[in-house]
Amino acid sequence: MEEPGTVYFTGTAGAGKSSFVRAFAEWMKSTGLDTTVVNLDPGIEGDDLQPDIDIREWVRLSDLQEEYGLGPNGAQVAAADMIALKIFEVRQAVQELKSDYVLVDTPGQVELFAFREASKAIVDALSGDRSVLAFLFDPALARTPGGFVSLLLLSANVEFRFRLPTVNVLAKADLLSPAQLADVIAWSDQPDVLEEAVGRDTPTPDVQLSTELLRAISTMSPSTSLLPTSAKESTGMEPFYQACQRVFGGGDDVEPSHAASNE
Ligand SMILES: Nc1nc2c(ncn2[C@@H]2O[C@H](COP(=O)(O)OP(=O)(O)OP(=O)(O)O)[C@@H](O)[C@H]2O)c(=O)[nH]1
Ligand SMILES: [Mg+2]
Repeated sequence: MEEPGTVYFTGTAGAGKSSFVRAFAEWMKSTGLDTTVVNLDPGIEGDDLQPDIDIREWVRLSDLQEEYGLGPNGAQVAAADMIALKIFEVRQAVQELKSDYVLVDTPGQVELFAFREASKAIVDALSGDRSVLAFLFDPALARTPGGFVSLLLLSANVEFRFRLPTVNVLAKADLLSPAQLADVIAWSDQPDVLEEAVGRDTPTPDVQLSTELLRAISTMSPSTSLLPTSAKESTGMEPFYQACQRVFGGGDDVEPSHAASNE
């Protein structure tokens, strides 16, 4: 059997990762696509995500804090390394479900996922080459040119760490006005429009820095096009699916309805 296609959802704290995973999983299921949801965040409270496989079965942030007298950040760091020790058990649970797609929600703070060595081992063990990173842009930051560039840099940074194909997603697009949304999409599609917006927005000494940074980003990842989505309104799900599918399928689009009729 072919390995499932695995999508790791990452982004700044509160960007909307868990909500998006849940909405996308529901969309996939309603389309007849077979999906497993994995929660790798040991710190979530509550059950909004409703994962099929939950790291909290093995590693729980509150237990670590109590047992070792750690603060929330210390416990997160300890947890990140403990998750790596349990990852083969998680992998076995994923394999038993035999889904075509695996959606992985990652810890709230992006650096816990992106900047710990353990995370690379986790991704290697869970999915190897059939992996995509979805980097979620929070509209609270993405709506200003400076915030947008910061998120592009962060996304490029995460991509550089994992060396995996990355799809940039605008989360919570329903929170932006049509004009704001049009701006953000234009910045993502047309580097010169972004460069101009940054120039208008920042004092002179910063322009050179921004310009150089923007050039570096566009050299690194030629396609920075952002996909607008909303978990609240369940929009943008199919384009996101198609973007992942292009990575997994090496370029071919697969219509979800077609995939469903092959069940
Ligand atoms: N309007 C709107 N709000 C959203 C949407 N998605 C998430 N939110 C809200 O944004 C906040 C954060 O959402 P989460 O899904 O918990 O974000 P997260 O990235 O998983 O957060 P952490 O894991 O805590 O870092 C919550 O208050 C959600 O209700 C959306 O599509 N539209
Ligand atoms: Mg979350």
